[in-house]
Amino acid sequence: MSAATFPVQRPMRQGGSTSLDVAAWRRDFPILARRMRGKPLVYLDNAATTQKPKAVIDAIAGYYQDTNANIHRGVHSLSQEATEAYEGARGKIQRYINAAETAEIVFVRGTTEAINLVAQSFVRPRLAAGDEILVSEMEHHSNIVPWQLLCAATGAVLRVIPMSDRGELLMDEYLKLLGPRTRLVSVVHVSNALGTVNPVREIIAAAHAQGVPVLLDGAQAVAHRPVDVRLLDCDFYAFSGHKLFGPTGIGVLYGKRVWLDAMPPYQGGGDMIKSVSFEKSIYNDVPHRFEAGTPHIAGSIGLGAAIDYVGSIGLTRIAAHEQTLLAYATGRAHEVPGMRLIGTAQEKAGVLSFVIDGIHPHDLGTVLDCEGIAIRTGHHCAMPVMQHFHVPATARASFAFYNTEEEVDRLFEAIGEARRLLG
Ligand code: C6P
Repeated sequence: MSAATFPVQRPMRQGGSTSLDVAAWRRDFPILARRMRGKPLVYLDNAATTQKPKAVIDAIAGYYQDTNANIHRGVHSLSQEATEAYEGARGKIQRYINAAETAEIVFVRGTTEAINLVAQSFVRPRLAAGDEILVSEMEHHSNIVPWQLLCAATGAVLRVIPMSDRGELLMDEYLKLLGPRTRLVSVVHVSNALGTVNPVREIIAAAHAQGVPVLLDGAQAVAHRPVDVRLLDCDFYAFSGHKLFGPTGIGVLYGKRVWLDAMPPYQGGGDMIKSVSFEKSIYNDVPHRFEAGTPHIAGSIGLGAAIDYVGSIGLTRIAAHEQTLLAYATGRAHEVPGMRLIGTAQEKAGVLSFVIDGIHPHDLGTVLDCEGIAIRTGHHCAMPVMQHFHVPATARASFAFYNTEEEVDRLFEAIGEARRLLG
């Protein structure tokens, strides 16, 4: 890797008092006891999806076992219990991200659906030909394609904030791109492909100074650092439950009440209306206006349990442990000849994206799999990032609080093995 693009750090095993905590946290995740290919599983694909603690698994099973009923519909007690559990989860999410009220928390399928909802319901009615939507060069496809669809339908233009070769947004360029035609800024809080933590407060302040609302893609942030939507002052914040130790198929769109109230429904159906006749339907209040049909009740309850679980550990401790892992892994990466880190921003989350001379990431991933180590290889649904760095793909190890330095050691032993076999 290039010493010019990253400060040299000695790899130091940290160990110490937290290793006992990590051992205890690991016991909460049944899957971490699995063996893959005859070896203890090393799960380093947390940016793709996180594992689920028993508390979440039990909450989902418990709902189906004891409380299963449809919500907002029945006068019977079971339905009321299910409704309370579903709305209770909304309250947990509100407190987790410090939203002003539960009405600002919309349940969706995930980050992707949240962004599409904003695109169709908030931006589309405000967009004319020649208007601009601003995204960054490091976006996930789910924060690119919905805007391209919108631009194709309206004649609006997608503008892109460029980044440096370290994977940091060029803020001067951003300020130049913000203009009278900008209708929305939509940027990722933490990049899944690079690990970059973007200066979102600065981005938001600059946009607001020009009256432009901001959506943050928080898919890779909410499980790894405290997020306070009121402190950030973002207009929308999107995330997925499955990257926050919760179930798949459930996610959240946070929106400021003032915007949500002004937005038309995204989908039509049951539960999103107050009354329906063939002449006219009257829509429900927010957030229910955006939750047509029977929602993922078990999913929201599971997500609520995940938030309780994360709260029991504390995001500050989680962030500190993951930073330790990142620093250790980064230091070890410096020792591997021919290894180049993709994403060397000053402020990074626990994502180590890299390429190794002469070894295709997919081949590396296969060798690692034989050692029981799960990483992701490919473009990470961020093809423009690959284009920037002129690579077809990267290998990516992404950390969660239950990972250990011993697991990082196993990763680098297996990388050494891959270099011997394939290099
Ligand atoms: N990134 C990864 O391996 P969904 O699929 O809707 O839950 O999340 C989409 C998404 C949006 N934004 C960012 C920054 C993301 O990282 C993701 C999902 C996974 O990196 C799967 S491609």
